[in-house]
Amino acid sequence: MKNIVILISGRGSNMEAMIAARDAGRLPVNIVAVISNRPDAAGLETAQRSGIEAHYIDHKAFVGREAFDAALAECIDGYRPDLVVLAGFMRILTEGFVRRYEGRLMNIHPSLLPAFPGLHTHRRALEEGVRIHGCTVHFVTPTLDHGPVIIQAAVPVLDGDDEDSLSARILEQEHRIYPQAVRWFAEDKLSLEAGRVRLALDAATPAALVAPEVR
Ligand code: NHR
Ligand code: GAR
Repeated sequence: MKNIVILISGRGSNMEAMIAARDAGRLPVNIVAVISNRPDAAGLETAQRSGIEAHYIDHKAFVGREAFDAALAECIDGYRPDLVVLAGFMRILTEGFVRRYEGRLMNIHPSLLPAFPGLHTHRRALEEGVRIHGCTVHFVTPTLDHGPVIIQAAVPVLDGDDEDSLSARILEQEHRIYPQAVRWFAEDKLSLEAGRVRLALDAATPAALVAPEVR
């Protein structure tokens, strides 16, 4: 089984979704560590309660991104992970860090990329008046929120939505598609080849992904 390290900054609900999927036998990975850049991240306690080693590396204790990323990489590499998963991780990573984990570093971003890269995606989607919004799992490249797309999910934007209602609708989809992406990686169905996503699925799967309620 592959080893994964999860990086968080806060609540850690995407991390929880992976722990739940693992416990339910739907995610064949060893979650070997959870690391936060914030000492007060609620997800650290959640991880510990599940018996997962949890660490924080406070970015405020470092001068510059290079020094923080070096400490982060040292902690990660101690676990020899096959895959590093950004799950609500809120620090931009240096090019050197990203290259070190090329093809084995994933992120979930709360928009349908390439729309709304960066922060405050739900507020911006509401301001723009888009009718469809969603989330994207992608391999991380040095250019922020521009890496090759692995899986996406779309939700409607409803009249009367605010940031809370919209983010809740999307979070439900995040918890579905992120474990799915990690599962494909764990099963060697997913890889990054020459900057493109290679996804080897059987014929029925793509339709089930677009309409997951049809099973
Ligand atoms: N690093 C690289 N090189 N490439 C990506 O695609 C990355 C990345 C690091 C994080 C997640 C990303 C997201 O899904 C991610 C993708 C943080 C910021 C940000 O502006 C932007 C995008 C993402 C994560 N962070 C501020 C910073 O100065 C801090 C903001 C805060 O602490 O609240 O690093 O959206
Ligand atoms: C999620 O919505 C995730 O997509 C988003 O933050 C939330 C984290 O929730 N990520 C980013 O905005 C990255 N910049 P979680 O901690 O409960 O998983």
